[in-house]
Amino acid sequence: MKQFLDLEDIPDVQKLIEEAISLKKDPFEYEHLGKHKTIGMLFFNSSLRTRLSTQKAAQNLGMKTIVMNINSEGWALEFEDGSIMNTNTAEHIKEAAAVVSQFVDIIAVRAFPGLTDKEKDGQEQILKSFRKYASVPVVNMESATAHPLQALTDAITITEFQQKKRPKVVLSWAPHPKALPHAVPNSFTKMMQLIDVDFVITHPKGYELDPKITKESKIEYDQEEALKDADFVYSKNWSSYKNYGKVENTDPNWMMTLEKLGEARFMHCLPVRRNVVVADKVLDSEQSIVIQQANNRTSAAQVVLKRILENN
Ligand code: SN0
Repeated sequence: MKQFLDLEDIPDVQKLIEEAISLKKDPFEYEHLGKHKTIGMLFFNSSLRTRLSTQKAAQNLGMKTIVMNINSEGWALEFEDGSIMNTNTAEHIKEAAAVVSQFVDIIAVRAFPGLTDKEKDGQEQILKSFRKYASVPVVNMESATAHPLQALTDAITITEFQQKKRPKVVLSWAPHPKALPHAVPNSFTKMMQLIDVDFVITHPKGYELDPKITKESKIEYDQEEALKDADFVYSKNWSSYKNYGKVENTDPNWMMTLEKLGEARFMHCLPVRRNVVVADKVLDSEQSIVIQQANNRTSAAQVVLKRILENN
């Protein structure tokens, strides 16, 4: 892989999942690959799992890591071409990306959407500007519309826990007090279209994701119907895509409970709001695999960084 901006950069998803799982047996097998190489991780937004697991993955591969909260600690960056920079922004991405590229061998970026302008968020300006002006490979650590490392993690987790050849997987919208991005459900949906699962999305009317993402995936508005015989239930909130970035529904009846979960395993990308998105009883039960899922963030990041190191 030359870069990892989205799932399309993976040439062989099934092989990558298997490779990630096999890396767990001996995480230091490829320690030589990253010798004298550095990853620069730039965060425009908060992070716990992504920040720690990507550092751990890089270190397992023998890399050094540089981490920066670029929004709060760096110069305010300008992304518009030709802009007259006489207001707030101090440094243009053209210089910033070119300079950072001289210090590191891979640049990883986290940049959430503004959730006010659908078209602007869809353009992925921050991620794409780094790709354009950096001279080293770029990795997406959650952008405005995609979180491919999370989706790869989720596929690894389902593969490890699945009891049947073609498990039923349900992505179930959940209430939340804040407007959240579409990146996680977008990438999860795309990944479920790539692996052999019976996939259903359930959400209230008006919460349809981008139809260019959901394509032929089944949407069932009746949550109870959607959850029937599920093997994996992935709860996640997202704000409305149609009425872009708006919280239109906070109906607590959409929260995941043990009764609704049935026999299924429970998944969530974390962080999760207890007793809003999902009941304590679910998270505290044996059916919840969110901690094992989070552990797979290292495996996903490691297999991606390994492939990039091998190909650059
Ligand atoms: C992010 C999201 O995309 O939904 C990151 C998930 C990996 N989640 C949040 O921003 C949750 C914030 C909150 O206040 O609960």
